[in-house]
Amino acid sequence: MELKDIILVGAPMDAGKRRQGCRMGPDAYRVAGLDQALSDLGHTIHDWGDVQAEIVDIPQHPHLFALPECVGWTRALSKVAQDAAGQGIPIFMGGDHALSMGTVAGMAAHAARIDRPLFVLWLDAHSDFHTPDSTGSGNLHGTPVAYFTGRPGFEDFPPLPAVIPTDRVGMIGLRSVDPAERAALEHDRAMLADMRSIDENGIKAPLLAFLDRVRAENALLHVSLDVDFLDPAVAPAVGTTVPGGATEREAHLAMELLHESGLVCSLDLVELNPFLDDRGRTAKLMVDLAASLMGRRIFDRPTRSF
Ligand code: NNH
Ligand code: MN
Ligand code: MN
Ligand code: MN
Repeated sequence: MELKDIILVGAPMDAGKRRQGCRMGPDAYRVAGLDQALSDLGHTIHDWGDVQAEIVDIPQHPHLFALPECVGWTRALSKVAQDAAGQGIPIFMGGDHALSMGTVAGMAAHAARIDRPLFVLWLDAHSDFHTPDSTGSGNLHGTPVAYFTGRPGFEDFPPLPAVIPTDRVGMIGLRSVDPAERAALEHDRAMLADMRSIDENGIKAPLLAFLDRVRAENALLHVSLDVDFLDPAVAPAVGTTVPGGATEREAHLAMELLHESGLVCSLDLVELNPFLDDRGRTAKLMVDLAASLMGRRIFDRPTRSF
């Protein structure tokens, strides 16, 4: 297996929605042993500690929750992502999903610099395709895909160094998509694999089809893993559970296929709310999934004792 430099970046962002707790995510991953799990595979791990948001001098918005804070996180994370991407494989330990505005912007800038396209795989119950004008909740964690695909309404956010066309986005695990997002997705073609299609056809076929496209374009692949992609029975530590999610086995299979593809350049682990966890089980599962993505083989999965 090709050994990598893996850069752990803590992104204790909690501004993307009202319910608090995701800021504890980076330390939960450290306590759950992410560093050790990856170094056991032979990789070299560099923990860069936690990023802080920039202070941004814009007023609060009447509808959007914590807009200035989200803009400040986007600026800070975009810079760190560009830095880290030049030195290894960054794993962004969230933090809520609004952090992906920054990480994807940064990875897109990196990809543009080395003249490669960037694809994004969104593993999530939700499509996060709202614009600031269409979001009913006002929670910006429901908007990152719209931001980095260049939909309108993000004027307060840093201009994207490189917009990602929607046809370079794949979404797997969908089962809660708001009407405005659905309408926009019908018109902008992303590769969508909802839970119904996974139940009928499995997770392997759509994922391999997407990876074939990434490979055909000699592109880089950023993976964004939202805890609520998983079924809440196995991953309770998330504020927005949607029943009927991916099983532990489907998620591991996806991670192993991603590893075998050799295409992944960066990973977000988002929406873990340790305040809602059950004896660390969600944090440990996310660590195990990250290990599978980085090359842990099936017979090496650890026995889990609590
Ligand atoms: N679509 C809803 C909203 O905009 C829910 C988004 N919540 C998420 N996304 N957890 O992954 O508020
Ligand atoms: Mn999400
Ligand atoms: Mn979600
Ligand atoms: Mn035994």
